[in-house]
Amino acid sequence: MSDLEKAAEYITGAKNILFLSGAGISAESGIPTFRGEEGLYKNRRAEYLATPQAFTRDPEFVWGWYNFRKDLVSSKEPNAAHRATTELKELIPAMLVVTQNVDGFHREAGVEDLVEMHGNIFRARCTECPYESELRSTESDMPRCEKCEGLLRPAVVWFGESLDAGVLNRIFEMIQKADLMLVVGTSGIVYPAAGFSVEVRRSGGRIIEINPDKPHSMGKDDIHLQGSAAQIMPELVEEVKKRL
Ligand code: BV8
Ligand code: ZN
Repeated sequence: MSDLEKAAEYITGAKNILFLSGAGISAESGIPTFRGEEGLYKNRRAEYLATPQAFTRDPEFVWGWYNFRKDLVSSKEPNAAHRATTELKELIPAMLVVTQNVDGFHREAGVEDLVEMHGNIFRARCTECPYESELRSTESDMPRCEKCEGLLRPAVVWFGESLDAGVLNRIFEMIQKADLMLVVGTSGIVYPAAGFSVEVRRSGGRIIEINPDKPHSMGKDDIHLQGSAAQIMPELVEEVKKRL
């Protein structure tokens, strides 16, 4: 039995599945990943830009980066891996889809009950009052709150910022009962997301990892499907369909 077939068996035999995606699932849509060589903005790395310190120091420069990314994401679209994820969610409603990405592509590809653990690049919130709303325009590099004129910031989680407690509770509830975790297109560097697979293994779950990297730190029952998510995810869903 191939690893792909074995992975499909894991999926159809699982009761509770946690799905986690990272920047790699949007790579084939033309969105640079964070740690790939193309993940730079005016020679700055994300770790420098996606921080409250960078925003305090130079809000206009950070808004410039987010507007650049918003325009890029608006010009691209979800790829076959996002669509396969939606199909898998329809086949297995118990699967919880969590993404580290802020591009909204899983929602655009049809996943309604999506957990965007790092927020969404097309939403902004006020630095002075509780106002938050969608902000698709990239007109201004210093957008203001329509309620109090305060400076808006992207409604995303920056490095050094805590995640929303409700979001974390929802994810940890699933981690406790997950017998399987699908990890697609993430380098497993950023916490707390990077720790989820360790927790799933600890509570007896198995991991299926999909990315082009070499397998690393796999458990004996884990499966690493090496390659592009846009190619592997649709094949995996076809194998699952044969077994349902
Ligand atoms: C927090 C939103 C509590 C913004 C992002 C230990 C415990 C707790 C915290 C820490 C810790 N150690 C360090 C920390 C601090 C920090 C952290 O993890 N730092 C890292 C750099 C070590 N974590 C935090 O600050 C988090 N907060 O823990 O709160 C706290 C509070 C205060 C002090 C301490 C703790 C908040 C982190 C959230 C940061 N925000 N995004 C924005 O997007 O603008 S993270 C950012 O990185 C994106 O969301 C991105 O998705 C994410 C993770 O990166 P990846 O998705 O993995 O992308 P990457 O480029 O790395 O990898 C791409 C992968 O895809 C590769 O494997 C590649 O091979 C693969 N790939 C490429 N092509 C394909 C592919 N795969 C499939 N198909 C392809 N075609
Ligand atoms: Zn305000």
